Amino acid sequence: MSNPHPALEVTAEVRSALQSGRPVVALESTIISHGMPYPQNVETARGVEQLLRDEGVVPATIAILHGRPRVGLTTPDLELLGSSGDVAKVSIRDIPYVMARRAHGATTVAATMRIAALAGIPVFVTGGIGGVHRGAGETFDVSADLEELARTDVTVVSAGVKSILDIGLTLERLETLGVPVLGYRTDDFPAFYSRHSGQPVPLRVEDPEEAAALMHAKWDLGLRGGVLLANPVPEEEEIPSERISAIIDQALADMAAAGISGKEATPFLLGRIVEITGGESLRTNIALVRNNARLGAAVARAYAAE
Ligand code: PSU
Ligand code: MN
Repeated sequence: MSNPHPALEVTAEVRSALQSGRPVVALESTIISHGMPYPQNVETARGVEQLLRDEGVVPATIAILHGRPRVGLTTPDLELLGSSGDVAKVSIRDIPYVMARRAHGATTVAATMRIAALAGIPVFVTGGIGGVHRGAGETFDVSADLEELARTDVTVVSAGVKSILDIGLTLERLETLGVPVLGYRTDDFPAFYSRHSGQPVPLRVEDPEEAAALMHAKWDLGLRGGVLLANPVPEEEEIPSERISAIIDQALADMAAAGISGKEATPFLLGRIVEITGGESLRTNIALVRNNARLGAAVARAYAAE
């Protein structure tokens, strides 16, 4: 594994795991600062780190603090990210600005992927990724997460994408960009809160070893870019699509009425869905992130073993 980039501040624990070839899993921070309410956001972040440790993997939560890209955070760092109003949502285009201002930034999937790759971490666990927004034909709102999946060599474990997005167009875009989309023990692309979207998943894997073998095959051949591993939420935690779809339509209508767009769109919708469901969606969100962490840990172990 190569040496981490000198501009990154990588904890001794993460550095030593990478140097000795032990498995490390990256985690994002936008989900903490802009994806869940306090204090459940910090409890979830700490709980996921503990779960990864119990699975024999070193967690590396990524954020920008005081202008420094950090790989591996302390509990006070997580507390700051979860409770301060002064943390920007940082996608790829925002990284240099937040660094130059020595400010705090919570990294999106795109920004986290890039920093993970610079640190030499091949597996990254999150809840859901960004994608093609509904109505993107008019608004051009397509998440930078998709472009990043096209260019950065990191496997992202997610519970698919929320139907706040146009799931079919998101899968089309990923195909164009050459990103392998793997359904974990499913033929149906998962829709975050729900196990099924009704959209067929292009490729299916049955175990973590298969995913790890695909990663080696892709990158050994010099095929640049990421892999999306889509892991359905556990059945007992899912919100069936019949029920969540009306709630999502309501959140989208509220967003239109409030005139919200751009980088505020996703955080607004996530917050509104938690409000409308009276917290039920938050429980599902936490359960699926933990489920993804378990799978990501297994993929990281399998990838490191080969
Ligand atoms: N989808 C979720 N939860 C999240 C996000 C997306 O279900 O927390 C966050 C991720 O950090 C993702 C970002 O990278 O939102 C996408 O934002 P945008 O749509 O503005 O690219
Ligand atoms: Mn967007």
